[in-house]
Amino acid sequence: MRASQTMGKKNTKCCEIHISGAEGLYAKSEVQKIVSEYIARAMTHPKGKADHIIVTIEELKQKPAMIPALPVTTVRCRSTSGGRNIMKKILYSLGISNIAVDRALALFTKGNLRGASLITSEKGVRLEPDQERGVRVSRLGIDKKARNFLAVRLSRQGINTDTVKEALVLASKVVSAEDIIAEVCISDDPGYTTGYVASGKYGYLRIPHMKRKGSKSGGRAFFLKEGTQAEATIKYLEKVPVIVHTVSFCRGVKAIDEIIDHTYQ
Ligand code: WAQ
Ligand code: MG
Repeated sequence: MRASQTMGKKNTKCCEIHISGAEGLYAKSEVQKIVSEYIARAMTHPKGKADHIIVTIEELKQKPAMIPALPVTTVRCRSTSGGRNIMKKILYSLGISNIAVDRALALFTKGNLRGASLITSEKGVRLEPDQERGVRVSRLGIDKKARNFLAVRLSRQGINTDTVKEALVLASKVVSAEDIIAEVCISDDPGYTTGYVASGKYGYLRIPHMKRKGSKSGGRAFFLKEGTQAEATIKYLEKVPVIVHTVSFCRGVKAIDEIIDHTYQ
């Protein structure tokens, strides 16, 4: 599903603002229910009123690949400047350069990408072919058993929400791409200030206070190994069906120095 809002006066050149998007893999019997949930989401979104909603439903022709969910940890953090610092430290400790990190943050400030930016981890070069749109991760889901397990584990931490579950499934697919080192995400919802950094090394690290409340800026960036071609990665993210079928542990809240190498603290 994708929902947008047209800006500008009638009969003038106007632009579209991305309001909301959602995607998933579901059993045929669940499709109607999910579609009405997606439409409700589009029509009541905190980012604004959608005046154009598109829903696409496709039958899978390919058997999905099975992947595990990343382990979930929340990093202890009390302020917006603290949140930004923690995010940077984690990314630096994964070998992402400050040029690459700054490129991602500048895009987040601008906002309005419907998808994610693909950025090389050293030189900070953007690789997505359509830079207005970004790359939209699709064909991803979680099977019923894993969904139930995850609900129990997240409930223990008080974070069993659709937002967290959907972000975790997405990040698990993203990080399972061979050439992606890490993902950073800040929601574009003005009321949602927790973001995350996901990586094979540290799992899914939730970071509270990544932005100030009320800010509509946000986005996603995937950091690729320097020197790799993006085509195969983009094809994997957009087209290859992937299902999360096992759930890893949820570690609760940890201080940053319990997570990353000493050098970067
Ligand atoms: N593929 C690529 N990029 C996407 C996708 C997708 N399927 N969905 C969203 N984005 C990009 C797009 O640029 C959005 O503007 C941006 O990410 C933020 O999307 O554990 O809600 O849906 O508590 O606002 C993080 C949860 C929630 C943290 C993230 O993102 C936690 C969230 P949103
Ligand atoms: Mg959003």
